[in-house]
Amino acid sequence: MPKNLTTKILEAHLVEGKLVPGTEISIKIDHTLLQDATGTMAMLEFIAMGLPRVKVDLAAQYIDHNLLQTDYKNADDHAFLTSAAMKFGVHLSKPGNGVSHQVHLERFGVPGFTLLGADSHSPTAAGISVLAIGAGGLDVALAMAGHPFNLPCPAVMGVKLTGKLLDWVSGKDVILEMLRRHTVKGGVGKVIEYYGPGVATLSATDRATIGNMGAELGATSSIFPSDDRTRDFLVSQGRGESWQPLAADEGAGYDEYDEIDLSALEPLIACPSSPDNVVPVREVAGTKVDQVIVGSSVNSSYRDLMTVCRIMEGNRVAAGVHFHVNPGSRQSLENVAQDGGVLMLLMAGVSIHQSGCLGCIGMGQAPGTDQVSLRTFPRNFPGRSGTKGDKVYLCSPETAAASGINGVITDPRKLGEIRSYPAVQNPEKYLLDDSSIIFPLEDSSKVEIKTGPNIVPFPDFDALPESLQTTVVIALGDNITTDHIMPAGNKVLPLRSNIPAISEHVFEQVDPDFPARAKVAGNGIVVAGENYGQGSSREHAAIAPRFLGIRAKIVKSFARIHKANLVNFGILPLIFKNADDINLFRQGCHVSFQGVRQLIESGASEIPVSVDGKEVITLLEISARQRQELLAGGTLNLVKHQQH
Ligand code: MIC
Repeated sequence: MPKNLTTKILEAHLVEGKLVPGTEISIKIDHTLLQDATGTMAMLEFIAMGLPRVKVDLAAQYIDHNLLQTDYKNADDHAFLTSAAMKFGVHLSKPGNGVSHQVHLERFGVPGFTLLGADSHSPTAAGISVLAIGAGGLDVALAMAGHPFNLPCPAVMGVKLTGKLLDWVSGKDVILEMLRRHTVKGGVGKVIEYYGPGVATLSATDRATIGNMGAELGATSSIFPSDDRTRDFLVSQGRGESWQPLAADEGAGYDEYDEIDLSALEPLIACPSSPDNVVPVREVAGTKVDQVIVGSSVNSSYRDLMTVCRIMEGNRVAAGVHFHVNPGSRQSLENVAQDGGVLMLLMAGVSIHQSGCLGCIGMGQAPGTDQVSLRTFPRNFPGRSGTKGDKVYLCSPETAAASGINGVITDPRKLGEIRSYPAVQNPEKYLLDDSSIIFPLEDSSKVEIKTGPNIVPFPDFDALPESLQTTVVIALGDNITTDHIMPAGNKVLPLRSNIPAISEHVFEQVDPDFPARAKVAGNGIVVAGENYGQGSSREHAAIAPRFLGIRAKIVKSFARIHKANLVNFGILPLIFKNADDINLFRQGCHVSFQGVRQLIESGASEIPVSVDGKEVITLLEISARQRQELLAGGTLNLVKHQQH
């Protein structure tokens, strides 16, 4: 039977299970990726496993998120990660070398390989046909230790691409169109596989943009065939030997279908404050803009940056607009510099920053009160920029540049009335520079791991009690993001290796009294609507609430990574059997789960809950392995227990 590409890659990596959507499978992981914001915790978890060296073909640690050094904390964490990477045979990409996704695409990704990354945007590697999946730090630490990765087998949505993008329209508009059609939960439980004649018209970096923001659809991953464009990109990176052709078999089927005629797309924009709030740029054209930022996690490749350089050449940034460029990698910036792009930006009045995530994770670049910020980033969840009530729009580099020149949101095709489209291609041969990567040492016996005062030991979590008597600590609506649960930003991110301290910031923007109430409740519960925990892979959105005593979350539906993180840290991920029952749960209600431990042990999938004396049924849809983890109070407890 003809197979789609996702099935072929999953089959080649299958360790356990059957490829039946929704059932648990285990797959072999070829590459792992950590960044510094999730990496400190993941590295501590790896160290707790007691191995002398990683047991994966290639492990990489990037320092790209916590780049502001306002005190010792981030610097301490970077020293810890550098020494640990050197000790355990991990490639270390130094601060300023670039964003994990862009650097991994350029220097390490291999078509047909699996990549597990402690960052939800890891599927950027889809640009060169890597099946890349975002996961919590603990899952990545386990993969570094050579364990297979467990996940619900995804369904595959085949998206046929036909036609060719018109001038002034690029990869960002393709993924914004997907978000317009399918929303932030349309990809949950699915891999999005692109195929068809339109694929060959997209460069590896345009494909990477589409893969990156597949995370915004909630997708498990995205994938493109590996073709001549993939080979060209790998050859241009001096890695032609890594290429192999990969595609779905002729006549292969998919669980779901969609089709996009690339020639019919126009410039699109996601309005505040969700990546699926998408409209054509022309509908919001004329809106005054205060800030424009190109780059960071997505749209930070050579093609994207050089397109902006060419558009800005001979133009000026409008008065009243601050235009920033955050290159995705040192390599992109060096190549842009070699081709004269840096001067084009500087003379236009653009500020060029170091390569890294920066404002994309709220590490600086917060907009002012009531200001409009136009960004090529992947996310615009409320307050993520660092400013409460922010007005962040997401768009292509073309739209960003045109708007930066005019000072108002501008359909870039307007520029086409006065000049030709730059149609920038990626270089045939990149200027290569790996000087900021520390490669694994053969003998690391003399390396000492440096732990500064910011690295606080992981808290002990108790096993699940027989029954739970508690209260609802907070009741929320749909689409709650991990940014709501565990905010990022330059004040909170440096606490990622200090669970007691970071816990004080849980739900900070939603309800600042949450931590105090949760501590009083003891074993408290959180109630919410659809797609709870969408967004980032940060496991801190599970660990910190658990530290405050949260023991169960009852929602209408979960985002994949967050659900796995909850189990990893011993929080029951429960779903309302009858969605309307949510109305019975209000903050402060008394809740009890009688005999919950025994029910979980016996494999029950229905868990009754009494709320103010009324019984409601919730569903526990997890694997037998995950039941053991919940009973133990979390995966680490179970692993420790199994070791003794
Ligand atoms: C994000 O976009 O939120 C990040 C930065 O990529 C996060 C990482 C984090 O929270 O550390 C992610 O998606 O995993």
